Amino acid sequence: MEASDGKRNRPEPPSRAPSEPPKRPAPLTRLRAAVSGPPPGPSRPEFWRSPLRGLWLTAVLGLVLLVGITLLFVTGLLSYAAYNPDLSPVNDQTPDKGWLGFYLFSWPTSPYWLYRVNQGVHVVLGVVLVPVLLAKLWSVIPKLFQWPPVRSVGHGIERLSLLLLVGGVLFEFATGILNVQLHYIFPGSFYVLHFYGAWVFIGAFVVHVAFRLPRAVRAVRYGREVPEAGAEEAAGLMSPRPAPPTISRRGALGMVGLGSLALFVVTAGQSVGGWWRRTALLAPHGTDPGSGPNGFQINKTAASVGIRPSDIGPAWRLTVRSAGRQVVLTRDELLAMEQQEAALPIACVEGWSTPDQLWSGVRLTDLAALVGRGTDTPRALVESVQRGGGFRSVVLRDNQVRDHRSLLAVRVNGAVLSRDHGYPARVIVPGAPGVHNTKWVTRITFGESESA
Ligand SMILES: Nc1nc2c(c(=O)[nH]1)N[C@H]1C(S)=C(S)[C@@H](COP(=O)(O)O)O[C@H]1N2
Ligand SMILES: [Mo]
Repeated sequence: MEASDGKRNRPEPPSRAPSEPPKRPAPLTRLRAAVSGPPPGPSRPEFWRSPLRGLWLTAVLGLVLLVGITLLFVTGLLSYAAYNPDLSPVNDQTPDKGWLGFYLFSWPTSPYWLYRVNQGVHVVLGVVLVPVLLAKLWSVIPKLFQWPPVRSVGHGIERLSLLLLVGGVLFEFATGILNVQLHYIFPGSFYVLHFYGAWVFIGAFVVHVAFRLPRAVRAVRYGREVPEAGAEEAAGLMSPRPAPPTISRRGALGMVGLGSLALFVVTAGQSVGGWWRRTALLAPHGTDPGSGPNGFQINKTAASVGIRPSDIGPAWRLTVRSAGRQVVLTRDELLAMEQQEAALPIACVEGWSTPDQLWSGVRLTDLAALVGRGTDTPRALVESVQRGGGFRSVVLRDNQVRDHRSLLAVRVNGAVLSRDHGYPARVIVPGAPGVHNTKWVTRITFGESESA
């Protein structure tokens, strides 16, 4: 490094005849010197003084992110599959996903906690990885100012992929965390942004891992005494003029770990639910659900989505339809049907969930039987009295409708459903995302043709 730098910066010997005016070459020489060396500031390696930067720290953080982000990606894809987005436009807000939906499959109803665990892992892990991500970006920041910015076509492509990598990861973390914290503040849909963003990011991530993994593994295996110290310098991470250390590399790593642990402690409780929710200081705390049988987390209150008392009063009816047949039930008639019980959680995409609640109501298969669809019950379109909003209806797949734990619930934990939990009747399906457990249900349509 030293030698080549010295050579490059050496002023060129005058090659022209001494008779030429001396004024001309001076600016050119200056220009050449400016082009060959980095401008003052962060592009100069000596600008970066931290003795912590180096291949080892970057490699350890990188390997943690490799495992963590892979898990984030897989749980993210599973979370999307849980919506059964290929079933109906009602379920999906990214219908143009094309072949990116190649992996979709029928989301199962067993184990009934599958979505709850998947979403808890996705959201909690995303939050917990924030300090690791920031530390990793900090550890490689001198490379952002690398000089010259582009050395060759190959180098240019590599830097472009890093732009997608860093931009992509910041975008995914930002949209995810904003969604968890503030609900939907985006232009358009959160799903569209987060879903496409994930695919752009993961492409760059795979390329990055392919190029860097062997070096990272070597750096971690050899510890700080990397045999090729020159390679480390070339990697542009280590300061050529380090300031005296105030903390060791392991100490710095420990701080990052403590940061992640602290975030875990103030986040994870919302995914466990119940008493533990109180420990989730970072989780959004909106409506207080109160105590008693209906005292568990509420997503949207009846008032907040414009449910009028008259919509769910004595005039409320449940319409069950299938292929030209239709049955209309009053609440009393619904209560007169055979009541079944199922202990199931509510698990929201935003990461919060409740422990199992004891729901009771009428099996979806029994409702299908009313309109002649008792055996081989088909999928069902479930609609709410709610007038607008994306959550007013859902299409449930046949495997969900046929599961004997899938209910049109009228009671929870021994009490009549509260208005905010969906009185007079709501759907509850094992393993389904919270948003598919439609509240204030007024119509269920079994079968293909009628499903929107
Ligand atoms: N009609 C209707 N049903 C709905 C919603 C809604 O906004 N409107 N929110 C859904 C979402 S996103 C979740 S997580 C669950 C939450 O149920 P809970 O409020 O009873 O806990 O209800 C679902 N059912
Ligand atoms: Mo939700």
